[in-house]
Amino acid sequence: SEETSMKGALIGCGFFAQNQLHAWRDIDGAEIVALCDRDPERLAATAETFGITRTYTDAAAMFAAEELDFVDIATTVQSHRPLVEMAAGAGCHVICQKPFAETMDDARAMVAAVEAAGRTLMVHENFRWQSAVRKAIETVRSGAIGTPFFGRVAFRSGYDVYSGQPYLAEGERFIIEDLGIHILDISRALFGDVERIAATTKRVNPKIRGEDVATMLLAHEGGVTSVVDCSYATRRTPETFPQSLLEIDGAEGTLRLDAGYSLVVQTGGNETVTDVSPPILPWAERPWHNIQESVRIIQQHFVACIDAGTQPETSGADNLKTLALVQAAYRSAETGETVRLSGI
Ligand code: NAD
Ligand code: 89V
Repeated sequence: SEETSMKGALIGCGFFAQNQLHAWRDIDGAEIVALCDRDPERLAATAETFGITRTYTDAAAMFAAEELDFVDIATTVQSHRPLVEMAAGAGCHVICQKPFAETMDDARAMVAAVEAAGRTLMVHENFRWQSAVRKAIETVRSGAIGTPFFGRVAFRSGYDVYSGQPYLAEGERFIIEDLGIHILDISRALFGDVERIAATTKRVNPKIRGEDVATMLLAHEGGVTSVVDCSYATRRTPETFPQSLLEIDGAEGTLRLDAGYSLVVQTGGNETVTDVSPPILPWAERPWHNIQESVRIIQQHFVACIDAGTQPETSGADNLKTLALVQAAYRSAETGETVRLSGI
């Protein structure tokens, strides 16, 4: 009901936040009552689209004026630490977009700040929540293919991400920090924490500054080896953006998540093929519907965790391990060495 619904604010009314605001409208137990963006035009346009009347161009002014249970931070990475610390100071539960931080120091400081406030911190690390990927994770966790020993998590595309998100072409770092972070997180969700990683990177597209290809080899603590490969320079059909494809070998069988959201499980001479296509929500648009659906799922997970008093699976503390993989991958690509996660 209205009385028990958590009241939240969203900061950063840009490209991706529109999905988050659509999803909040579908979610029971929480509502967005205020918006903040330092760009007054984006703020006004978003306020109009979603009928939210309390608007601020300054986050500190918003925290001073509003009584909020939670804040949803949808800005780019540079502003995350000051905004998360401000939110913790105001006693709010926090969701923060990925990449959570550019350095481990910033990430650890944010986790500590929200912990000290006794509140919940979730990183909007949504790829492991995509329903097709989730189905694969649940199948592996159920033991259907026995103990896994090999995995490949692949994301290869030629989709023009730069027109919607121009900053992706401008940073010194690109694909591991922006997209590889999701794919590394899926590998962690499937195979557990990582002992060491080796990586190569390359820039193929001459019009961007950072790397648009990365190939990573992970040795997981539990004994699985995984290959995590990402590219925004792959011209092929079918164009699979934004699908993550999986190939997993277990002691008793194999699992694949193939292009077109086809989940294939082979065990004991039998094969099952399941169509795990995500629903297209009323406000969603192909090919983004896969990601858009996961936004609703992860935001609902946040509300459910606060209700239940449990930690989100993709908590800030959990995300430190995914961020450490990002840092370690860049270090490996730079030095040519295998990097141990214990040193990050
Ligand atoms: P964007 O640049 O379109 O939007 C960011 C907005 O934040 C801008 O309107 C900007 O004015 C505002 N802003 C920045 N600093 C602010 C501050 N201190 N106070 C108030 N407003 C501020 O960026 P985007 O493409 O929407 O991406 C935002 C974040 O979402 C990025 O970190 C990106 O990596 C992430 N993202 C996640 C997914 C996903 O699937 N999880 C997909 C796309 C983008
Ligand atoms: O999902 C993301 O984080 C996006 C994109 C799919 C373009 O990499 O930035």
